[in-house]
Amino acid sequence: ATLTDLPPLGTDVLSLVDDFRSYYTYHLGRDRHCTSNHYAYQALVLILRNRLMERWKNTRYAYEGVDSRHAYYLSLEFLMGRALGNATLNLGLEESTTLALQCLGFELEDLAEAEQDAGLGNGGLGRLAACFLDSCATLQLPVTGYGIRYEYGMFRQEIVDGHQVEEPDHWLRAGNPWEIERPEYTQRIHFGGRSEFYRDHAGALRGRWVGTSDVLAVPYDLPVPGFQNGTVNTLRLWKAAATDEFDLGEFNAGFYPESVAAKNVAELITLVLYPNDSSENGKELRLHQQYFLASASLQDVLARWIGTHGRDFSTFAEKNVFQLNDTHPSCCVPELIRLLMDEHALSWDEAWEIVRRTMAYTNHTLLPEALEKWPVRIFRQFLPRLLEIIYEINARFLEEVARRWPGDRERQRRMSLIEEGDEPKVRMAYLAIVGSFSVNGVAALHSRLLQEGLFRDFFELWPEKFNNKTNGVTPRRWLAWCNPGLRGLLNETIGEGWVADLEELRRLEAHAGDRGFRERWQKVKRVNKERLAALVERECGVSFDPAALFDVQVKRIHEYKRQLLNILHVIHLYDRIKRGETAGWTPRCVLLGGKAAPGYVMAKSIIKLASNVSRVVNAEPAAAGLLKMAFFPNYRVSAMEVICPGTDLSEQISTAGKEASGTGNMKFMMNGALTIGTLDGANIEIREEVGDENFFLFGLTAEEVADTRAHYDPAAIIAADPDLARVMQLLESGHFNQFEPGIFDSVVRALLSPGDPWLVLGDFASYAEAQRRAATAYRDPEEWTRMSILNTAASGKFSTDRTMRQYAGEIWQLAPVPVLEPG
Ligand code: DL6
Repeated sequence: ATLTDLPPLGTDVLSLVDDFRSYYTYHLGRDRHCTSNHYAYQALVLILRNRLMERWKNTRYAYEGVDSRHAYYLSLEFLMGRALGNATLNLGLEESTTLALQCLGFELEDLAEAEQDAGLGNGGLGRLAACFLDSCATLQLPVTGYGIRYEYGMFRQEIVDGHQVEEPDHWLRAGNPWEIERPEYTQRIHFGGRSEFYRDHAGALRGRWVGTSDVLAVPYDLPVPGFQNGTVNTLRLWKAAATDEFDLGEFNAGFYPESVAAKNVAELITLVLYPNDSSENGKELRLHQQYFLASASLQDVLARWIGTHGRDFSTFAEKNVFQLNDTHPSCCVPELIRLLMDEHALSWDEAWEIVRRTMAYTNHTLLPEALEKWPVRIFRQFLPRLLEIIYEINARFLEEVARRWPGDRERQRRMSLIEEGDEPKVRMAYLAIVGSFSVNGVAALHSRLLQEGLFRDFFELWPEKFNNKTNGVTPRRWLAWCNPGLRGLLNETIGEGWVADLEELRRLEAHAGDRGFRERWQKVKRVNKERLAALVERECGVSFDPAALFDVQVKRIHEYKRQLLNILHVIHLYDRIKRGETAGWTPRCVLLGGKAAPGYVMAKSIIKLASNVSRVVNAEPAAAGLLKMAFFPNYRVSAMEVICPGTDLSEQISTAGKEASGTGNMKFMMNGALTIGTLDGANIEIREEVGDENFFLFGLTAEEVADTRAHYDPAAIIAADPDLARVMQLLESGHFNQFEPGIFDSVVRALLSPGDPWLVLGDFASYAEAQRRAATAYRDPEEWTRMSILNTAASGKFSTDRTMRQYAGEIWQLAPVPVLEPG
């Protein structure tokens, strides 16, 4: 008998029941006195994990068997959410699991609710990484994710008296049954010390990093199953641990606790996720996290390479490619050089050639405040050898710039990897561009603006590097799993092929004119709205009438996303109600949700304003049955799984040119919501796909935004618009903060400032007009439903299956590797 080749595990109801009982009773040691769903959830995870495990092993063997080229997705964030529903769906075990659980007196949904969200990300960027992994596994692409196993994920948001309060998210407290610790693949990471030169055996001058303080990186693997195809890829998350070396000096001197204290310092590195999504974090610990991820992951890949190919790196670049999710992992560029030169004795030219051919970089933002720049001082202190390598890259790069534009000193200064000044800084985006063969944005407009603006010099130098990869979302989680009612209707109408080929949804267009089909569509929507209303009632204490228009904006709170514009519109509706202007009214329930970065004062004021306006509106007797508003606390992946199927109108209202892509916009569209939006990010492509007549467009274009800046005059805009004037009057008079004087002064000042970069008031009239069109359209349920169907039908482009096919074909040069199902 062999140790690891076992017969396939049964997937029928009886096998699942038997297995479940065995885990519940023996492994977890529970009996009939156990009343919590927690252990039932754990038992279920373990039996599913076993079934994933056999596919995981097969996948690894399949990749090894063909010595496939492999891509690595490096990201400081993977916002995975819950895994249970996705695993049952992708294993094709939903029906048998549901039945097995019912035999034992449980419901699958209840156990799914027992799972903590894995909130290892801030928002779009981290959730995108999670969707990418799902699609890569579904396309059978050899792709491994590398990230950090934060002990504390994204903070839990509580709303206390309308204010955001952050509570730590200790998501691992009850353990994580999905993960497998792999101590045998632990890596050692250096910090501090100094760099020195020496002569090697052949007399060549070489650099090395000495006198370092080391930390261990211990990997924990999570399975990433493809959709019913036998493939299970890996997400490898690193946890920091102290080395075993005690400080003997301190130990012998009798300072035992001090000698063990290093453990805490080391483990601090992966303790907590930084909760800023759109501003630089700038903390030393954050750079430690970035380097820790880069070094551990690269060492892991090199160790595997050496295990199979020995120390011959001549074909390494043909077999490996690293995708950098934003600049956060861009220490990979100098670190790969360091590892190849200092540890594996390659020359600079050999190492640089490998870096240049294996690194690819994705940019996710145009906001200058989010662009990372690390003080040279911090690099020198903690990563001295890396800094030396960065200087060398820069020197060689600036020579190339000088050859291309002789004498253009200004351009050299602009393009240098080092920003000069009182505090010189390393420009991480430039480091990533120089070290990569591909640079992409995440929607067509964003990629164009990168080329024309932020990275213009680099685009002129290397136009061939630049490309666009419009984002997507995985249709497994964001349609099949989260919207079972719609899944059933789609399956009956166009078959089941759409789950793995979302363009199939186009076939729905033929049914949009069918009254009977529309009725079924409405029924599904109604059930989803009831589910959302129940959630809002539970979480916000506000009752939403499912017959009303559900108007939703959920995303991180940021001025550029313009939640303020939405709130101003609610105030406008409230004002109309108070003035009795309600003829032909469309009842509306407005839901806002999202987290503010803890240090972002204005974003926190926006949350407080939303809460206060909600309180006033909901208490207004005249608004009963016409208008409701709620702020949804602790917005997260699992909440969105209920929110997006129940939404009618999706708010995508950022200042044009500021939202790189957006992905919430795609989830809503897929679930049949109509969009009210600006020409920003992927909204543009959504509108192109669905047609202008099925999209509520408003606002200035990116070019108009740029042109308006110089002569922007909020006072004149208010003077010309009586509706807006009344809204501002209500806000300024303290109507929404009667016992909290002055708390919204800064919000009002920002809105009235001619320097308001987000031009909130500039788009108000156009927004209110688009909202009127939406309200009118909603009063014709047949027409609205037709548009809703057409939105879902046109959402095929926004599957990450399409996005990943493009990454694989156009950047990674990666081919699928078939994996056989067990048995
Ligand atoms: O690409 C994913 C996502 C985009 O959809 C959003 O438009 C963009 O704001 C977001 N960026 C970030 C912050 N970026 N940084 N650094 O999350 O990326």
